[in-house]
Amino acid sequence: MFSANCLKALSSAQSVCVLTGAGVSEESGVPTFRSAGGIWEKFKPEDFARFESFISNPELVWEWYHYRKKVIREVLPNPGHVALAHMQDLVPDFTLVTQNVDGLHARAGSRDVIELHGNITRSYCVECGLFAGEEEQAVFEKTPRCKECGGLLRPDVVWFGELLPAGALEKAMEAAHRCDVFLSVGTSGVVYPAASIPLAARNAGAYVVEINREYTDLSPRMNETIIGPSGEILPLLVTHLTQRASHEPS
Ligand code: BJW
Ligand code: ZN
Repeated sequence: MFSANCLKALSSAQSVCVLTGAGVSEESGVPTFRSAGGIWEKFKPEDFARFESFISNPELVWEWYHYRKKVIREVLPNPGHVALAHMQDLVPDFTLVTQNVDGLHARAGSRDVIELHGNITRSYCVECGLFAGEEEQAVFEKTPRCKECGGLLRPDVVWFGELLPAGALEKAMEAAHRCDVFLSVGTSGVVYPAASIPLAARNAGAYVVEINREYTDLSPRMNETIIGPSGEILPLLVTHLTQRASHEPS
């Protein structure tokens, strides 16, 4: 399954950076966006993932987010998330960057996750910028409002045409530039600037491995693509890293 080059690169890697996408949460039961049966088959991105769409129909957009928040609350991290949480303790310099807004990496135990597209569990006021507290969010009004100024609350996620959270892309790019091995896991690689991160790693000399159920737009530019579910492949990579750790002089 893993090429000799991949195992060799992993065996000596001092720095590993991982970018995840919706595919890593698929085995938890969170629908992806663009795969068969994905979110965008039923909903047009431009109707939901844009600020203009939200302002013109906040009730509809909130209905969609309430539904997704419920799905995410009811699922659990899968072996892929758990493997990545273990990986951070096996490599001296490890960075996890995600496009996912579901918080499942943190729930699996990953620390300092760089969330490029925000987090669906948080909301803030479009008028005064105040973040809503846990209690307000626990009350699932159809269209929640700010308790300070009455303005509309919006999910703390990044929609098309919006900037990524301050510093997130910069930190991810720094990790991509310094890593020896880069893993691009469960992402179609069509949304930028996230999709430029594995390409930056490759240009900087990292060994770049894609893990996906199918080939993507990024595949021709990777060192190798491993086809299969991340919930099965990532634990195998961790087993390899664990063996490496047990052979290192103490
Ligand atoms: C498995 C699996 C298993 C399944 N195991 N694998 C033209 C060219 C280039 C860029 C642009 C352009 N026109 C516009 C842009 C910019 C735009 C963009 O990239 N658009 C493209 C779509 C064309 N980008 C932006 O607007 C970004 N901001 C920006 O650029 O700011 C600068 C700027 C601002 C103003 C003016 C000008 C510039 C922001 C992007 C925000 C993306 N937001 C979303 C929604 C988040 C909120 C929410 O969730 O509600 O983020 S869209 C959606 O796509 C979500 C995801 O994070 C993102 C990426 O999707 P991902 O994760 O790759 O999922 P899928 O479904 O696409 O793929 C899943 C993969 O998993 C598949 O390949 C499966 O095969 C695989 N898989 N099961 C392994 N078990
Ligand atoms: Zn407010």
